[in-house]
Amino acid sequence: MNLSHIEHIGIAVKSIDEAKKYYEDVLGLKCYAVEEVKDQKVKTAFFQIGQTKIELLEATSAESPVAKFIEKRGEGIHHIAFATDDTNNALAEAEEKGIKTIDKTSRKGAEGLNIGFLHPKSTFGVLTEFCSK
Ligand code: CMX
Repeated sequence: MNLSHIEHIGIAVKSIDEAKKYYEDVLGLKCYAVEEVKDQKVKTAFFQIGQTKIELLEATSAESPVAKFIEKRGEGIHHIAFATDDTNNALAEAEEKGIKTIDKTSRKGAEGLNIGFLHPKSTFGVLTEFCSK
């Protein structure tokens, strides 16, 4: 799969405006981008730390996976995203090895990356994302 690093950690929040204050005023990180990903029904806010980003996720609709997550489990870590050189290959390899995939092929995510998810029921409870440029 050629995973190189943790590209980002997704954190589900009720309000980016509220949560942003913690990351900026307490942790001293800088929000460098806010972007809506219509396909995923989320608004995202990004903070860089080393090679990794923190991605805050706010639902833009009641049907958003993030809205459902917060309703069931409350705010908190929502997914871990690994950087790969080819999301489609990584998804195919995981599937070959018996992992349940949410996406068969990649779709466009925030920052124009090609993204795809593995089902948390197959990955010891962690929603897992692959992303590639
Ligand atoms: N992490 C761990 N477990 C999760 C989870 C998450 N993020 N989201 C849901 N689950 C668990 C639920 O708790 C539930 O477990 P139980 O059956 O034990 O109660 C189970 O998965 C099914 O959850 P559900 O609420 O019934 O929701 P769905 O089956 O409709 O959807 C999932 C779950 C993971 C398939 C869906 O949320 C999904 O497709 N996620 C991928 C897309 C996504 O999250 N996009 C937002 C991020 C966008 C971005 O980064 O750009």
